[in-house]
Amino acid sequence: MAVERTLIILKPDAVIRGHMGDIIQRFEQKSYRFVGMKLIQFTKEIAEKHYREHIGKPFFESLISYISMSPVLIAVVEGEDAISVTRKMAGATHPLKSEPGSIRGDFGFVKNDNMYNAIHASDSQESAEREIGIYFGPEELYSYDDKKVL
Ligand code: FUP
Repeated sequence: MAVERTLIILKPDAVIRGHMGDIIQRFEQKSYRFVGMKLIQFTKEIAEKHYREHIGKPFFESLISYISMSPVLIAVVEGEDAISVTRKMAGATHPLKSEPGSIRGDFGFVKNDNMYNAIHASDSQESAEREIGIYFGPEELYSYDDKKVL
């Protein structure tokens, strides 16, 4: 096990429906630390950078309109095995296939054939480093030892 940093995005459905606090709370309950956090508005350029592996796929245009619907909350979560545990907490991509108890299982939904799955979470060490670098400079990330806070 190792202390890792991973990137999460609380997507427009979570922001608009008022679930940011509920989702943040799950990470705090798990004793994960938020070491960076900001709201940003996605543009086509940012979406193409973030979702570069999906450019040209049939769902890419609807993914861009979904992710640009409102500002999103971008955060860096730190803790033991944070990358794989956060993926597990997020649940399966499709909101009707994700387990109840996972973030997508509890907050995701489908409407008019569009999926709204509440959260993005980096899927590997390499993705986490790349994605954190898209949104945060080193000066925007904070290290704080539990002992100093508690
Ligand atoms: P995940 O790693 O679980 O976020 O899933 P992907 O990287 O495969 O997909 C990123 C986003 O694209 C999903 F959150 C939703 C969207 N997507 C679709 O709309 N349709 C698909 O068939 C696959 C993904």
